[in-house]
Amino acid sequence: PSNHHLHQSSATPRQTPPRSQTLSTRREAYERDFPLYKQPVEVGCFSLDSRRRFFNDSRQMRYYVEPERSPNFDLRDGYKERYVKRDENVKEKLDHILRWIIANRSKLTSKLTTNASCPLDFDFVTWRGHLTKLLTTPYETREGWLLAVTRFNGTLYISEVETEAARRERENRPERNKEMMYWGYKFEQYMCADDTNSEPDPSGVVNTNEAFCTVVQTRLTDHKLLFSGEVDCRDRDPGAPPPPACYVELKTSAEICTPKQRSNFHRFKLLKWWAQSFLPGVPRVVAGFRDHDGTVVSVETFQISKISQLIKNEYNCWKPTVCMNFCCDFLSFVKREATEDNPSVVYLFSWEPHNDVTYSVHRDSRYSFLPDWYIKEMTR
Ligand code: 0WD
Ligand code: CA
Repeated sequence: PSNHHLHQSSATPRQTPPRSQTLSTRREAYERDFPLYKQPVEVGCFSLDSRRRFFNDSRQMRYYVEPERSPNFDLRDGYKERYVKRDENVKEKLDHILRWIIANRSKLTSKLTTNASCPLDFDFVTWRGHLTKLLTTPYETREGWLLAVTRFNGTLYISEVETEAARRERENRPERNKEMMYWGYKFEQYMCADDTNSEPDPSGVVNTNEAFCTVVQTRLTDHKLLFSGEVDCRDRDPGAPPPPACYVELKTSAEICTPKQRSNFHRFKLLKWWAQSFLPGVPRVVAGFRDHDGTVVSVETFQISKISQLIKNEYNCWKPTVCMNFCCDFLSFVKREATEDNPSVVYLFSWEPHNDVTYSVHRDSRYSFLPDWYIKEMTR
């Protein structure tokens, strides 16, 4: 049976597999054929400007500019003087995606049923980043997660809740880590232009409020998904394939000097990079390898479709099929347990490394996340 890894909660006599309130995250439980994952299709996009205002368009799109092989970018430049940081205390939850859904409702509902009260044709609505966390869960040993789920008009909305441990880490972040977080954004500025014909402008301000997000639709086995993810830039060639195939993800990573560092890069970093870009169908990651002083010493392109080949020689390495099967079973678990259709009810799914996934139910609590404006608009 497909759910042989679900733990038995009581010793009831049975023929059918036991139902359980918990879900295993053991890798061995998910080693089966790769599940059906339909080619993700972009159904729209939106932009967030320098003040974090929402626009139902691609005004924040940027264009990838191929650098030299060893460009010597200084990632520390501008940290003190030209850095506007997004306020991490503001929890936006799913708000931007919900605004996009309302603005694009006619595109989403079928042509036969154009009335506003028609339910959304998706099982799940969430951020791509939340799905990335699910994909990497069977291999994660350090950080747990909390995912709030609400069923509303038949659709399950998934929104992350910051764990106590994550909040403590964020509030006690060492100065060095804060600066290194800037390096990733500075690398984007060196690599991206605002127009197809212009060049990057490293003398400008780095403002992390700005974002361009793609909205994609896909299916994982029997789960119809709608999710959004931030995209760094696209191929500037007008002959490039349509989105998401023209998108490029940018990353920075410490330069690799020893076999041990190479192995760790394959086992931990490439897992995160693969999961994040595979989900929306972004085909390549361009990585800037930097030294301890924040100078980019080399730039390398990784094709997402080739990553599983790259890691195959690594001992005890991660497997894409385990990631996808766990995510699929988690979504089935959510569908089965989060049954009450009520915008003020939250099923809080919780996971800590070395444990099973569990959940608790909360009515009209601080966890409720669907805003009144959305509920009102969708019940019109
Ligand atoms: O409410 C929340 N807990 C979250 C909200 C968590 C994650 C994201 N967000 C929102 C923000 O509105 C952001 O614009 O999601 C957007 C990005 O969503 P995503 O693509 O689903 O997130 P993820 O794949 O984790 O991150 C993509 C990029 C990151 O790039 P790198 O190369 O470091 O993976 O989005 C940025 C970051 O540049 N990013 C965020 N931006 C705003 N808020 C956040 C965040 N919490 N996390 C990562
Ligand atoms: Ca990035």
